[in-house]
Amino acid sequence: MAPKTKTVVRKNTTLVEVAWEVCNQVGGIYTVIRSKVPTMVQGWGTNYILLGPNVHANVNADFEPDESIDSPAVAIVRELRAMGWDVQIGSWLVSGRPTTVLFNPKSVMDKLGDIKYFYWQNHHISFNQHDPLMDEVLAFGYMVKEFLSRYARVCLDQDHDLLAHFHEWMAGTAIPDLKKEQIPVQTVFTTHATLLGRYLAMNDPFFYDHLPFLDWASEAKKFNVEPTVQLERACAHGANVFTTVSDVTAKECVHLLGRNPDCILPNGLNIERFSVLHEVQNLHHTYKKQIEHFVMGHFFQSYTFDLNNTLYFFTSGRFEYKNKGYDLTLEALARLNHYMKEKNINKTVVMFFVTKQPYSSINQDVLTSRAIMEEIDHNCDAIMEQLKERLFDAAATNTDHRLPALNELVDDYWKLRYRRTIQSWKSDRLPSVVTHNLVNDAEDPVLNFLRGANLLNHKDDKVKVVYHPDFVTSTNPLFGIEYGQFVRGCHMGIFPSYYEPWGYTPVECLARGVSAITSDLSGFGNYVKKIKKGNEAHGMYLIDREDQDFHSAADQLANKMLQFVNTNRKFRIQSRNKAEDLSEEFDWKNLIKHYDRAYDKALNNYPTK
Ligand code: G6P
Ligand code: 1S3
Repeated sequence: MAPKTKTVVRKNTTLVEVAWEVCNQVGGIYTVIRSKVPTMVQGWGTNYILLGPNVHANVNADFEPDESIDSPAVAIVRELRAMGWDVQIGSWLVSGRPTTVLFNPKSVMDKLGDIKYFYWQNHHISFNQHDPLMDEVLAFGYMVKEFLSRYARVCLDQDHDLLAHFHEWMAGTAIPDLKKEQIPVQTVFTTHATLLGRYLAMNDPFFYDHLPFLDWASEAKKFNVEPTVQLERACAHGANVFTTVSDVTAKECVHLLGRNPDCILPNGLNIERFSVLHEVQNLHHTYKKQIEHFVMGHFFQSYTFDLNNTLYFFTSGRFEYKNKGYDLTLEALARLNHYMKEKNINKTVVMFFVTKQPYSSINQDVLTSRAIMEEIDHNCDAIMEQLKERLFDAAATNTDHRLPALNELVDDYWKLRYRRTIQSWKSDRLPSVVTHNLVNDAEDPVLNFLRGANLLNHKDDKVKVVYHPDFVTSTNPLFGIEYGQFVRGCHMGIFPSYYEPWGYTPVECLARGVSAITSDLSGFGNYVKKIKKGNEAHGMYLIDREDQDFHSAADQLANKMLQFVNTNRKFRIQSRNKAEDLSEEFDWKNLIKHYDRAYDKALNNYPTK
């Protein structure tokens, strides 16, 4: 059950939160908004409204229109609709059921020329390049501004305060106009990364050293992202309160956006705890079995290893090879393989890379192995059923009370089918390191590293690799489980990011009782380091990348993994429980206070006070 939250209920204020990822999952901001909803609704009640774009093809599955909601927003939505705009009000079908208004940017595309012209005239930002996403973002921002202006008028009449919280530049295009037109609304802008920071980190191995000396304008020109960076800066400067998600990103804001954030808003989760302590252990056991099933199908046709002494590591996320630390992880895995061989450690590590890269199809051999495993499974069930039935009959008819020869109780048909299936399965080839046929196989950086390091699932390798260039979902034919279940079945998540404003993946591991490694360059890792709460007994491992070069960071990572490989089952059982305990620290019930502070700050600046 989710813990009860203590939040400030403000009766005379409406909070409107605006994000491109409301009812539209793209990345981490979706998790922030969605997981926070129950806490926000509990604190703000009907004075909490979400605004998002109606751009997702499947939006009707997540959103229920409802005009019986008791809010001034209903009348405003009707007014906008009367102008021919596609605007809907209703509930987002997530826990907390928040009042949500969705704007379809396409319905105002006829005004795009004017929107761009006035942006240039009023804010000196020229959106003259063809960019369909930016067009939608600008149209959405225009609709949001019109909605908020009308809402502000209602609030003024009712002596009510209005707060608008925008997440990321894609939702914030209304901010400069709201300011210029002096609409009575207090604005909060949160950046979840800076556009330039992300580009620079990908391209500059000394990004953090160079950061204080960079000239944002020439860098924006270099990467051909000038209007977006100008817009991001206009949002940051125009908002009454400017915030970001971590101290790490705050430094970027100072140098690249030119404003020091007023508040840091760390990201939380809605942590669900089980009422029985051992449930986390049972779930690990169940889903580990599913992963074992995959591993047997994938590897055991070529050679076998002891599953009882096998640990499952994984990393996951968008494919940002360097920023998400895939390069460091691969280097560390190669070293771990070497150390484990050298020390003759009687264990195997299977490392999964779960990410998204373009592919044409699932590798045929991988699919065939999977199908044969299912056939073997089916054979075993049939043999067991036959054996059980005949053994039971024998118990009733057998007079000498001895166990009959079990082999004779099974039909030849099943014996032969079982034998033939296993024979057709065995093969001399090495188990593939990648499960899909990649569109760009020859240039894929993960594959190229594995080939260069000869980390190709050889029999004597202690570290095996499964690169799965698609997200894990229950409909996925290789695992057949949800991503969250896959995480539970693993032993450790590896996330040593180089550029990561916050980084949800390690927190999600802890919440599922799974140990995680992250780096102090990630917002989350840096936060954990500062609050001194995380430690290895609680399954939280930190790599120091802030003051270390790539090679020493790789060595640290390899050593942390080795340390984990050497743990025994008792330790891992304990740390599963403790990791779950630690994750409570990141429940919104504890972190929402940062949002409350930002809102207090904004409201204290309210012009009418
Ligand atoms: C859970 C299960 C145990 C199992 C253990 C394996 O605690 O309840 O039955 O032995 O997981 O842990 P391991 O870390 O070795 O996968
Ligand atoms: C961003 O998403 P990303 O993976 O592009 O926002 C997330 C939510 O604040 C954050 O966790 C992540 O680090 C950022 O990078």
